[in-house]
Amino acid sequence: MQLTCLAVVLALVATGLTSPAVAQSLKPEYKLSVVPGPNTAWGMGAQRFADLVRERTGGRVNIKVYYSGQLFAGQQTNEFLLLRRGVADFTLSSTINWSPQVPQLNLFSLPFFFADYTEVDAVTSGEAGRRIEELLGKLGVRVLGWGENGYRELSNSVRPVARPEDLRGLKVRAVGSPIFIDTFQALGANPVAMNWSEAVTAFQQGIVDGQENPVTGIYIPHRLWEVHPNLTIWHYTLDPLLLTVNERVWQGLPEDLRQVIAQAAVDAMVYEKAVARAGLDDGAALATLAELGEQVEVTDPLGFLEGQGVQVISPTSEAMEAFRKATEPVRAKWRATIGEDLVTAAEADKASA
Ligand code: X2X
Repeated sequence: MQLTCLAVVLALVATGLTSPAVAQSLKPEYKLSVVPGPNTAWGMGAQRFADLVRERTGGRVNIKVYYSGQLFAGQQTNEFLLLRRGVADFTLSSTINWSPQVPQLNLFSLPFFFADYTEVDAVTSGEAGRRIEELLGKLGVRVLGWGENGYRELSNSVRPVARPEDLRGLKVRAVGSPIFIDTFQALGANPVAMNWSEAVTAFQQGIVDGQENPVTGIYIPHRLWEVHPNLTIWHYTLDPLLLTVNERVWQGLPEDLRQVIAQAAVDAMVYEKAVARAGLDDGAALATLAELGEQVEVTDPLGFLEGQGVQVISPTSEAMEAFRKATEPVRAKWRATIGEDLVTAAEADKASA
């Protein structure tokens, strides 16, 4: 009897019928999680990915985007755990929201670490980015592409912030991730940890004075100029987005579809990043959108905001030096948590940019 079974198994192996392809049945719906709403660069990038996948797989792979943290009841710092458990199949996620579980991702939240987009790209596509992908891979999460939320600029309802002294005592909402609390404390502000799901109401009700988020990524789509008419362009951190899939889900997809999905991820992130950077870089993002035959509503975000009565502040180089100096202890402390090797690799990537 046992021998017969063995023979059957061997025959199946020989014909390839026990290969993973047999176990691969497609789910009627794959869930993709994102933290903000559909009209952000982030939300648009997620939808683009879902659309490209549906189109290019002839409707065989159906990804539904769950906006506004619906899959994890707004608890954004739980997203990584829920992806690992399979509550979400895919995510488009900010490095910030995963950094409580993956301390290495705090690399991107080191204050004043990335001088410009060239440095950011050098790190995400360089050795440091590769190590992060490898690390997440070991945790059962596959990175399919890198997108961007953006440089996180400071906005508030109280006064223009041009130098560290101006931040003193301001209540600033931040993600509940310890490096942000450290940074705003070092700058003399009063940080308040809060989920994004509650933040916009908290701004409207004046529960906090300020917040930090990207201009095109979040500030404009969520009309934050209406509550925070002072905007400081200080580029203090930048959060990339990771387009990811649970490795078990990935292995459950047939090889030909995986290739199509991987390419759709790369293409969707080119689009997403261009939307996030439109009008904020040297013109490359708008050129990319034109090539794709796409447009964004606001092509000059800072000019648009000034037209809305926003006071857009670019700190002087002396003030920037003062911000950098005030946050030196934060960088020193967090280098160790992130890992000296990874920070050094990122510095080498930046230097090669
Ligand atoms: O909560 C935020 O500030 C947001 C939307 O930018 C993130 O999810 C990191």
